[in-house]
Amino acid sequence: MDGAPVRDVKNHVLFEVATEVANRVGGIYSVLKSKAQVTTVEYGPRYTLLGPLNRASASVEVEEIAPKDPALVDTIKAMNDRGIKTMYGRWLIDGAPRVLLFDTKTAYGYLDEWKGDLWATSGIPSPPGDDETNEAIVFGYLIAWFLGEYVYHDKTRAVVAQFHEWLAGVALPLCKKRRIDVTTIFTTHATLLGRYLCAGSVDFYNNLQYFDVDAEAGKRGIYHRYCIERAAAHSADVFTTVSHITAYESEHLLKRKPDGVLPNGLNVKKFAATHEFQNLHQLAKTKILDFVRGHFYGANDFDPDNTLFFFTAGRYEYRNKGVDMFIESLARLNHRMKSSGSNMTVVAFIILPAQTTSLTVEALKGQAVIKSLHDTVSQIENNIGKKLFERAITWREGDPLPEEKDVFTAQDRIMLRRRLFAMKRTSLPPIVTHNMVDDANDPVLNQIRRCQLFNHPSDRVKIIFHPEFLNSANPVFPIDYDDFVRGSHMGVFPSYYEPWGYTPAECTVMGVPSITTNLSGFGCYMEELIENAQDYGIYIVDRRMKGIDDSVNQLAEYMFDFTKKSKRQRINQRNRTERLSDLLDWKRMGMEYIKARQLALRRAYPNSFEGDEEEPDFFGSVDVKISRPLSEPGSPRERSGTMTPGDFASLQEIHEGLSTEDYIAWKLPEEEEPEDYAFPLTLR
Ligand code: G6P
Ligand code: 1S3
Repeated sequence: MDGAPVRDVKNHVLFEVATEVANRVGGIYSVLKSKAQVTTVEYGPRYTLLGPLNRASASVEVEEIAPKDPALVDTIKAMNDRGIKTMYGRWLIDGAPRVLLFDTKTAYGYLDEWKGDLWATSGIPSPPGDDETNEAIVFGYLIAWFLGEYVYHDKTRAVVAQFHEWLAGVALPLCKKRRIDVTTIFTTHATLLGRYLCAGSVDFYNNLQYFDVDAEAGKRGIYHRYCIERAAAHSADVFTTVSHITAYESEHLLKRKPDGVLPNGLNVKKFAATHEFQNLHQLAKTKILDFVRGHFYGANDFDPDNTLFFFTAGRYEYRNKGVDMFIESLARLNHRMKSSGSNMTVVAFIILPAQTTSLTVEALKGQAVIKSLHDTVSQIENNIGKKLFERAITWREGDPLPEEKDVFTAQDRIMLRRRLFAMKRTSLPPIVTHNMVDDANDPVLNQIRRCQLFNHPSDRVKIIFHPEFLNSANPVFPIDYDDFVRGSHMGVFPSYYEPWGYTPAECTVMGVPSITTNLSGFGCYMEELIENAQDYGIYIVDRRMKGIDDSVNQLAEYMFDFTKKSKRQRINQRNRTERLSDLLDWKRMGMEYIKARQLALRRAYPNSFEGDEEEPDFFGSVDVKISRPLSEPGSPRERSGTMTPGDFASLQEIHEGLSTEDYIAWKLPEEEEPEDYAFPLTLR
């Protein structure tokens, strides 16, 4: 800032601000949690995450400690003295970063004053009755207060504040208006309008340039939220998104061209030997099989050795996450498998949290009857063992060998028969494991009904809809999500709106093949980076150039081809998939965050960078390389060295920002008429 003392940019302090700090809601929690390790290695105690306090989750995830940084101590004290309660501690995750959580409830006394101020200073309206926006306003004002106070107490070090998503964005226009001496980055993980428009029946990607954004936001009752998001994007020193496709969308919907792309990474933990993750697959698969046997009790007419587990999972955004396309493709897959006489069975899981009242009696019964069967068989096994041993020990030469009737008694038979009768069922195995609040109008169930995927014995594709996140404490399906992914054969995520897409990335690092689309950030990224992606278990459905029917067929074809693979081919493919992990590791992806912070510092403190033609090499001697697979076929494209996703075009040319040609993995066909590739409103 003009006239202000020069702050130390090299030893700058970093605050990362989000509503999902130590509080799992969605994807941003995954970003912050998985990135924590590389950021703490880089910053140590100079890194603090700021978020709203959610006592229930903080009590499990955060260990309270006393702050040491004198400026932080003074700042917290100043806020506490004025009635704001805070919690400072370590987030109990890899890297154990420091977090400061603000109890927003203790600031609601200021809400009306702050709403008035937001309107007066930034022209952002905040109509009554929107609790989420009220929360964003209170949180934003607390953050601006905190930052203003902090730079007052620490006048020596530069401060970088990075904000994630509009919910954490209110502080950005405030920092700018109040000329708080910090440099800011706003990272959007989706746009409000994008999410809303795609969830409707709009041909989103072909009309991006033409939307009347204010009117569209107004029609959906989110104008005030949109204003916050747009103000955040425009007030930040550096504006970024998570993929090129979302950069393109942000440019048109938020009217600021992002300065760069900060894709999401994962905290990749490699096993010493590759067979370890294969063994884990087998173990986890057995857990899934146990559940499946219970679910299909009385109708276990498929061979476990010839059964494949496919799944989709995520936020319940039926159209955005491509669940509509998944179900339609499963119906076509079922048809193809039946007509080709396939001896395989696909059990397709849909894991989407919806409103439910309880587990169904059928789901509970299924697990109970299988457990009783298991117990009875074990008991009979024991009895047989004992009797056989007793007979054997008294055996004399010339005695006959024990016969079946001597060891497997009538009593055992009755016990077993009882269990078998308990497994009789008159109805088809159910689709859903829970009682839904709105069964009749649930889009997933209705689509399954339309496609008649009813788990009939003749169906080669069976469906299980689990409308709750997985959890090892669940009485029906006791498994954690990670284990479930490991035990599955394929993740299917045919999203229509997916700024990045953690689900397929998680599959990849666990060595599980996945299907995505070229409308997802992850899909575009992998497509750009790997030439023969399918060999690596990365299947990308074209939802951009193809008509919807062709895309559905392509997805069905990918799944059908997969069912034709032999066990050995699946094992080999998993090995190749797992080798891609390094591409998604934060050690590599995190470089874009470093570049963004560097750019923010340059913009706020240009004098400190005088004479620096080149950007300093913040990674020093760290040599990040794309791993090359050792086996045929195929290898990722020759992009070795320190290439990162942003290098495709973003913060390299930081002074100019992205140009439209830079959205390289994302281009619309210019010559076609929109009608030729527009999506119909529904799939059928
Ligand atoms: C892993 C295990 C093998 C097992 C295989 C099953 O590779 O190490 O022991 O046979 O998984 O693969 P599948 O694709 O049939 O689940
Ligand atoms: C968003 O969460 P979502 O599932 O609503 O942010 C995630 C993290 O950046 C991203 O992976 C995802 O595509 C977005 O959609």
